[in-house]
Amino acid sequence: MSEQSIFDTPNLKQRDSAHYLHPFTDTKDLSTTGARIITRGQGVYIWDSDGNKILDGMSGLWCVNVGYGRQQLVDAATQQMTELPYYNSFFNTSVIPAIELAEVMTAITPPQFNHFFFTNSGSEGNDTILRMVRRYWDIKGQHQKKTFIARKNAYHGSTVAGASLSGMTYMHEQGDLPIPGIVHIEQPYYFEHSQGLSPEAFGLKAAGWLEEKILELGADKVAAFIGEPVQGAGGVIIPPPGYWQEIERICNKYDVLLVSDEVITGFGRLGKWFGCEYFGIKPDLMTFAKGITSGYIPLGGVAVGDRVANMLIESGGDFNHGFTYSGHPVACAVALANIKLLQDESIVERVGDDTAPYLHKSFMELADHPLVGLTETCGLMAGLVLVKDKNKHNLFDAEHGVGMICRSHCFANGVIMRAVGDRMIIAPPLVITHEEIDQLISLIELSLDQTLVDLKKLNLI
Ligand code: PXG
Repeated sequence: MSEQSIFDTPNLKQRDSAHYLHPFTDTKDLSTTGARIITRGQGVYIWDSDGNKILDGMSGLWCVNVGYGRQQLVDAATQQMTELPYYNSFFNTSVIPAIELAEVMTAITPPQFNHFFFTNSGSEGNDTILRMVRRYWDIKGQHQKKTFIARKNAYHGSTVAGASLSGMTYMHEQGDLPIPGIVHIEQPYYFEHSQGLSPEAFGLKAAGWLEEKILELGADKVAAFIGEPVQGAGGVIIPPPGYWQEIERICNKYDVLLVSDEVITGFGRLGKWFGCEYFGIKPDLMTFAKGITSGYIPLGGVAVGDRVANMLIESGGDFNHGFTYSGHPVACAVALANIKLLQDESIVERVGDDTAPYLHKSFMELADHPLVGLTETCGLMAGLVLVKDKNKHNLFDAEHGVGMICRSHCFANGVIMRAVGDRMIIAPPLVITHEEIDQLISLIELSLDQTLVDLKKLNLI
C-alpha cells in the first residue's frame, strides 16, 4: 500500500509540534506521538508523508463531498483570483460570484429560502443565526423572545455562540459557556434513552422534551430551536421516525423558529440536497458550510426563510453584522463550480438511489461481528457501537478507550474511521463507488477483528 515517500516525516513532525497549535488537540500529547501529515488526495483517497494510501471514510471532516483532485474547482478559483481575488460586499458594493451563488442557492434549496447570508464557516453561520433571530423578534416587538433551545451532544461550532449552542459539556467547561439565553434538551439517541419504547414512540417522547422545555421557560421567551438533522460530531445520532415532524409541530404551536443546522447534512450527504428534505420538514433557517465548496476553500452561511428575511428587509435599518470575507468572490466561485459538479454528475441523486442503499446493505453486515452491538446508516453517514456483550448490549468502561483502539487499527489498515467514544463512524465522499465501499467495509471488518484480539489480550472481553 505504501508508495515511495519524498517527505522527511520526522522533520515535518518536529516542526509541526514546535509551532503549530492544532484544533481540539492535547498539544503535549501530540508532541510525543507526532501528527500524521497528509500530503495529497485523489478521489476518495488521501496519502500521508510516508506514502501510505488511505481510504478517507470521513470526507476530510465531513466536507469533501465531490472527492479530492477536482480540476474544475481549481480552475474556478484560479480564474476568479486572476479576475478579482477580493472585494467586499459592504458599503453598497457587490461581487458577481456572490450574486450568482445566492441565485443558485435559491434554486437548489427548499422554496421558502430566497435569501442567503455568507460567512467563512459553519460556526459563523450559527453566530449569524443567533443575532439574526434575536433581531427578528426585536423587530416584531417580542423583546423577551430570545432563548435558543439546542440539544445535548449537538455540535454547532466553536465560536462563543457556536460552542454555546453545541451540547458538548467538555467545550462548555472551558470559557464559561454556554452564554446566557441558550439551554439544552436531551438528544434523541434511541440506543441510550429509549428504555424499551418502539422507535416511533421514542421519537414522540424525545420531541416532547422540547415542548416540556418551552413550557418551563414560557413560549414568550423562546426564540428558536436548533438541531442537526442527523447529529454528526456527536457520533452519527440518527433520530427515530417521526421525531422531526413532531419537533416541527411543536415549533409551530408555540411560534418558535426552527433552525436546521445543515453544515454536514447539506449538499447531498443524505441523498437529498438538504437534510430537512430527507426528514420532510420546513425550517425557517438553515446553516450551511463544508459541502458547499466540498471543503476546497472555506465558505459557510445562512439560508434565511421568507418569514425572517421579509421581516428584516421590510423593517429597514442595518443588520449590524458581517465579515470581511462575507461573499468572498473566490469562495463563491468555487461553490458555484462545486454545485455544478454535483448537478452535472447527478451526485446527490446517485447517493439517494444507489450509493446510500448499497452502503446500508454492506454496513449492516458488520452487525454480525462479535464486537458490534448496533449498526445504523442514514444516507452516507453510518455508525456502529462497540459492545462487550452483543446480546445484552453491555458497553465497555469509557476509561478503556476501546473506540480509540479500533480507530488506531483503522488508521494502520489504511482507512479513516472516527471514534466518538465507542461509537465508530464514517461519512465517505459522495462519489464513493461500490468497489470502494466494499474495500471500506472489509478494512473496517479487519480492524474490528484486530480490536477483538487486543481486547481479549487485555482481558476486557
Ligand atoms: N454545525 C455543524 C453541524 C457542524 O458539524 C459546525 C456547525 C461548525 O462549522 P465550522 O466550519 O465552523 O467548523 C460543524 C462543524 C467532528 C467535527 O469532530 C465536526 C465539525 C467541526 C470540527 C470537528 O466531527 N463540524
